[in-house]
Amino acid sequence: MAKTALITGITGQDGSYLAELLLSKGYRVWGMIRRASSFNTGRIESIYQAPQADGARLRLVYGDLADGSVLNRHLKTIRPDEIYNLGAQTHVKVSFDLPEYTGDVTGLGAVRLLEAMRETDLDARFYEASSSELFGLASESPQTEQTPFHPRSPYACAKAYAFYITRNYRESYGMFAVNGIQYNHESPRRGETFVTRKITRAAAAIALGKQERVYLGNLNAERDWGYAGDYVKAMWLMMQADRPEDYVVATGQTHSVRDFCERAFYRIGRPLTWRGEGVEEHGVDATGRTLVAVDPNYFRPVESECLRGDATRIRDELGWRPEHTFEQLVHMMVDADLAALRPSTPAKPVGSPHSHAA
Ligand code: NDP
Ligand code: GDR
Repeated sequence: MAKTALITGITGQDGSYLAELLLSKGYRVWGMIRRASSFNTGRIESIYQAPQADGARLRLVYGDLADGSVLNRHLKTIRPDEIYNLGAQTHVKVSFDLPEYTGDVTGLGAVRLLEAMRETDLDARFYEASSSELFGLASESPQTEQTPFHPRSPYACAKAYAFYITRNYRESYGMFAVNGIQYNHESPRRGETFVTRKITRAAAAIALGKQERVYLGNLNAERDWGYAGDYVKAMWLMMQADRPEDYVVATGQTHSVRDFCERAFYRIGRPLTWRGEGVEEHGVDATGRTLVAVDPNYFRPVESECLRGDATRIRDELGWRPEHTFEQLVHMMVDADLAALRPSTPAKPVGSPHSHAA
C-alpha cells in the first residue's frame, strides 16, 4: 500500500522539493497551504494536478499552524503515515519584528500538531524541521548533536521550543518524533529575502542591466550552505530509520557572505574586489563600479556569526551525505536567476521596498 504523507509548509522551498521526492517514491501527498490574497503555490505548480484528474496523488488543504482545530480535522480525515512539519515563520531578522507571532507559529505550531496526533490516536511518524540557529553563539565548532544550544533570535527560541517538545513527546508517549537540525540550505527556489537568493537574483539583474547594485548587511557572517534537494532526502531517511533519533544535517564547510558574493559575481563575469571597511565596505568590479554595498538596516540586533555542522552521525547511521558543492550551488542559483530574469521585466530601482524586510 502506498504511504500517505502530510506536509506543512508545502508552498515553501523545502516543501516543494520534499513533495517531489515523496511523489517519486509513490507516496500520496497532502499539503497544507495558507489562504493568501494571491497565488502562493508557484513552487508546486509543476507537480500539482487538479483534484478532478485521475490518480492525482498531490492534494492541498487549507490550514494554519496557529489553528489547532483545523490540524485535528485534517489528521482525522487524512490519517497520514508521516507528517513533515516544515511550516514556520522562517526569517530570522523578521522574527525580531514579529517575536510573538513567530513563537506562536514556529514554536507552538509543533505542539499543536503533536497534540492533534494524540487526540486523533494517530500512529504516524513526525518530522520537525529544526535549525542550526539553535546553536546561535556556538560554544564549539563544528557543532554536533551534543553541542549545547544558545539561541540568538526569537526565531531560534521558537525553534528551541519545537525541538524540545518534539523530543518530549517521543520520550513521554513513545512517539516516532524526530528533529533534523538542518543547517542553511538553498536552491533556485529559495525565498528572495534570504541572503543567498538576494545575492544571486541581484547578480543576475545586474548582469542584465536591470539593477545597479545590491545592499547587504553583515558580510562577515559565515554559514554552512548546502543544497535543499539534498536536505529533503535527509528528512525522508530520518523518517524511515529503525529508531527515532535527532540528527545534524550539514555539509561541514562554511563560507562567508562575502565569499558567496565573490562566487556569484564571478559567475556573471564581474569579479569583485573589496574596498573600505565596516559599513563603508563595498565590492567593485574591474571598472570600479560598486556592485555590493553595506546597509546597516540589514544588521540584526544579535547575530549567529559562524555556524558549521558535523553530520558524521547521519552519514554513519543513515548513509546521508550532501551531493552538491558550494560552487555548484552558487552557479545553479545564479544560472536559474539569469534564466528567470531574461524575459523583459521592468527594472527594479535600487533599494526598492521589496527588499526592505531583509
Ligand atoms: P520557507 O520560508 O521557504 O517556507 C515556509 C513555509 O511555511 C511556507 O510554505 C509558508 O507558507 C509556511 N507557513 C508560514 N507560516 C505558516 C503558518 N502560520 N501556518 C502554516 N504554514 C505556514 O522555508 P523553508 O522551506 O526554507 O524551510 C522549511 C522549514 O525548515 C522551516 O520550518 C524552516 O524554519 C526550517 N529550516 C530551514 C532551513 C533552510 O536553510 N531552508 C534550515 C533550518 C531549518 P506561505 O507560502 O503561505 O508563506
Ligand atoms: P539565516 O539566513 O538567518 O541563516 O536563516 P539568511 O540568509 O537570512 O542570513 C544568513 C546570514 O547572512 C547575513 N546577511 C543577510 N541576510 C539577509 N537575509 N539579508 C541581507 O541583506 C544580509 N546581509 C547579510 C545574515 O545576517 C546572516 O548572518 C536561515 C533560514 O532559512 C532559517 O529559517 C534557518 O533556520 C537557518 O537559515 C538555518
